[in-house]
Amino acid sequence: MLKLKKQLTLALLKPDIVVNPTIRNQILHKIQSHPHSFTIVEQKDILWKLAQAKAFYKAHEGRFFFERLCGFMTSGKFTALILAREDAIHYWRQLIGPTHPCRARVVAPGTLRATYGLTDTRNSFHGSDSDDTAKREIKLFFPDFDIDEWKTNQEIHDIRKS
Ligand code: IDP
Repeated sequence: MLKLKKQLTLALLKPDIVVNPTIRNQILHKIQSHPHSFTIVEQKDILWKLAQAKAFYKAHEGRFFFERLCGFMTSGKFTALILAREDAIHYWRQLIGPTHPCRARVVAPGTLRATYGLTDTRNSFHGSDSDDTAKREIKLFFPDFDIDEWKTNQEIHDIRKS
């Protein structure tokens, strides 16, 4: 039987989600349940200082929404998650949908941003966009998490199962 390797990605539930514990728990349940079936490998609530938000979103410095985005991301706690499943980066971004919730409601109804997103800035979720980004972002939010060790343990687990 062909076994697909699990991949890790870094997800954020932004402050507009975390401010509402019922919605946050609904989302945590949904992402672990069929058909999405992500495993939550690590989970942490974080409150950023402005400098941390500005460093994370440095690529957007100078854009019209940069100050608003950093203000929003420091307005309250957010939840950082390491998620695992086959092709996790692709499937998490597919589940959250396009960046702008209004557009998501048209082109990807049913996605998390289409359902929960409030505005272009307060769009509820983040997901790493590549393997390299995922590694960098996992290291940033979970400095003690050892990706190589997780992969090795995963492989041992798979061998035991088969
Ligand atoms: P992504 O989060 O879908 O990968 P990026 O282009 O990396 O999208 O943008 C980072 C974040 O900046 C978005 O999630 C959103 O919060 C904010 N943002 C992006 N584009 C806009 C915009 O046009 N107006 C307001 N905020 C934006």
